[in-house]
Amino acid sequence: MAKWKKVTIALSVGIMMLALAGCSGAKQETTTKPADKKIVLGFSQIGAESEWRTANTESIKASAQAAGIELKFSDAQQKQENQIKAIRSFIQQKVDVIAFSPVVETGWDAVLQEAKAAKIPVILTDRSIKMSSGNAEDYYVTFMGSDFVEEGRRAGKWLVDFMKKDNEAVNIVELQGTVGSAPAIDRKAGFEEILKQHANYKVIKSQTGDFTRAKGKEVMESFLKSAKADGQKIDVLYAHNDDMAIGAIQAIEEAGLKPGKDIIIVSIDGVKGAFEAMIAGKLNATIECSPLLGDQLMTATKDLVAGKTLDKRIVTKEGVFPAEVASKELPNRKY
Ligand code: GZL
Repeated sequence: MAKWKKVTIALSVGIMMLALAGCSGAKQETTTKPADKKIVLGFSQIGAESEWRTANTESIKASAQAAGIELKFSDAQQKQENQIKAIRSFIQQKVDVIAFSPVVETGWDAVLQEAKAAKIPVILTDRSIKMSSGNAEDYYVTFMGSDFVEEGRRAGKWLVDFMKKDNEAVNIVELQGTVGSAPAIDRKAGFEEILKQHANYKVIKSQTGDFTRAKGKEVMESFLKSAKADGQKIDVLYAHNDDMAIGAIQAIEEAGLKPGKDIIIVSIDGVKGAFEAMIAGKLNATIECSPLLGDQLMTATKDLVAGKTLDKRIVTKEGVFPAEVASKELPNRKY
C-alpha cells in the first residue's frame, strides 16, 4: 500500500480516537497530585459564636482527620476581614481546595477572583454569597448547607399551628442573626412569607442578637422594657438561632415572666441546649439546621481533587422538633 495511504489512515484513526474521547463525556482532567501526597484543604471558619458553630467546627476537624486530609483551619472571630486574610494565605500556600462559611453574603468579589486566578477550587459550606459583579456561581464549585428560607417558613408554620389563633392579635418579637448574613436574611424572609397569610400575626419588634446568647439576652431585655413602656403585650419570640433564644429565656425569667408559657418561643438550629430548654418547659419548638457538614465537605474535597464534577448545590435534610418530642429525641442528638 502506498506510503501516503498509510499516513492518511493513521491520521484518521488518531483523529477518531481523539473525537471519541471528547464525546465520551470524560470527566475533567484528573489531578496530577501524586497518590502518596496528602490533600491540603484550607478552611476559614466564621468563629465560635454559638453551640451550632462549635459543633460545625468539631465535625469538620473530625472528618478531615478521618479522611486523611491535611486541614489548615482558621477562626475569623466573626470578622469578614479575617476570613479574607485567611483565604489569601491559603492561596499563597497553594492549598488544593479552599472552603469557607461566609460570615456575610457580600464583599467576597476580590478574594474569590484571586482564588480563581490561582486555579484553586472553592467550596462554600453553611452559608452562601452574592457578588456585586458577575455570577457568584462562577466563583465556587459547590454550596453545601441548609435552606434557610425553608427554615423560616417551618418556624412560621409551626407557630400558626401551635397558637391556633385565627382572629386575635399575636404580637411577635424577633431576634435576628448576624446583620447581612444569609441565615438572618433568609430566615426572616421565610417567616414573613407565612405571616403574610395570617394578618393577625405581627412582628412588633425586630433586632439582631448576632447569633450569641449574651446579645440575645440584652436585646430581649430591651424588647421587654419598651413593650412595657408602650403598654404592648409580647406573645411570641422568634429567634433565628437557639443560642439567642436561650439568652432571651434568662431575660424573660428575670422580668418575672414564664418563658414557654407567658411568651411562646420558637427558634432554629436544634442544638442540645434547645432540647434541654424544651424539656424544662422554657422553649416550645426548635427547627433543625444541621452543622454536621464535615463528611460531606471531605467527600467533596476528595472528589474535586480527583477531577469529578460536583453538584452546584447540596441541601442538608432537616426536621422540626416541638417540645413534646424533646425527651425522646435528646439522646439521639449528635450536636
Ligand atoms: C446556620 C448557621 C448559623 C446558626 C447559628 O447554618 O450559619 O450560624 O444558625 C450560627 O447558630 O451562629
